[in-house]
Amino acid sequence: MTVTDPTATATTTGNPPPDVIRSGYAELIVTDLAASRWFYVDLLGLIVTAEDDDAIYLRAFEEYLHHSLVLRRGDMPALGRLAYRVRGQDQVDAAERYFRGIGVDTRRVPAGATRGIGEAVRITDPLGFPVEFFYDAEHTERFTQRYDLHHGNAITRLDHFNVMVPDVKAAHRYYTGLGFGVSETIIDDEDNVYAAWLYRKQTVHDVALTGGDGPRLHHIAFATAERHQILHTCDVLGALHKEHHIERGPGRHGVSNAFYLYLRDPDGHRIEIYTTDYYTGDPDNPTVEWSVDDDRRRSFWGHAVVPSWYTDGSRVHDLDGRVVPLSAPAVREAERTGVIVGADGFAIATEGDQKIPFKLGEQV
Ligand code: XXG
Ligand code: FE2
Repeated sequence: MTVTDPTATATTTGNPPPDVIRSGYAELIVTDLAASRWFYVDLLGLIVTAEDDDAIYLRAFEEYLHHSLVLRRGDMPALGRLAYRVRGQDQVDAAERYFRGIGVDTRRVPAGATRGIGEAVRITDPLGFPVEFFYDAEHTERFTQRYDLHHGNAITRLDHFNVMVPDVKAAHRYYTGLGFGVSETIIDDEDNVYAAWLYRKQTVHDVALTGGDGPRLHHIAFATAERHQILHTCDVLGALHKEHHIERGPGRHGVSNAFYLYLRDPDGHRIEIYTTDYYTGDPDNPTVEWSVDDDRRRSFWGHAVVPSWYTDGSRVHDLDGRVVPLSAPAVREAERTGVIVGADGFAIATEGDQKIPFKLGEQV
């Protein structure tokens, strides 16, 4: 997919980007609401704000907006939408002007198009992802001190999205054009960018870009206050003999310095539980550049990353609920050679049902 350069275009059209505050909510399409309810409510302890036959609206303990995650019933697992909150309702209009100015189709949706959310603007962004910009939202009770309701793993808030894109540099240009700061990158000596972390709120990221076949959702991350809460989730999964939901970790990231755990939900959507990254709010916050050859970049303790973390991601819907095709060049390449270039310069060799990642230039 060709990505326009919104930075240049925004300057020429004179429409500034909307003032995005943070990653706001995500909608996941799930195939079995009861199974998902077990995972997100019983296991992870998210709070149900509302539910009906088609969807469950969830929030975490510090959140006072209606939801930060919607689970919607559908035939195939997919990402329904990523939503960013902007600073006011006037910034929803600003989003409409900005995206129209750079040649992206916009769709205005009325209040209530998503339960609990006001009038908003939706786009399929230049990277192929369904994205909404909203401000108005129903308020609910903040449960920060409802310790009587906290599970041992109390999740405090949504932290970030991570998306898989075939061209990280182009995606980096798109998001910096939208006013995001860059906290960290993974690069090599030849100016290749394998991954990048970008923020609007004062943390390491609201969105991360992972190299790979796209558009696909890599994961949605939720924050806990303390790392023992992450360890508790692992213990609970072990006790229930549901340890297969653990994909990677627990461990400490090099990038972001956060403590982490990656889980796979009943549909295979990847969820990260993440805690204690660092403050990035000063205007001259330096960008940390990790070499792709530094074994501490993704796991500070040097553990190998499991192959599925590089290869798997959730397909995404367009604004009409159709699955977006994967980017043509990567698909063609995969069909031709059986090899897909992925995150960190890895290639994926397919052997029967097995996907084996290997570093480019090395033997499988
Ligand atoms: O949130 C993150 C991640 O994007 O999930 C991945 C912070 C760091 C990393 S990495 O695995 O690159 O350390
Ligand atoms: Fe993450």
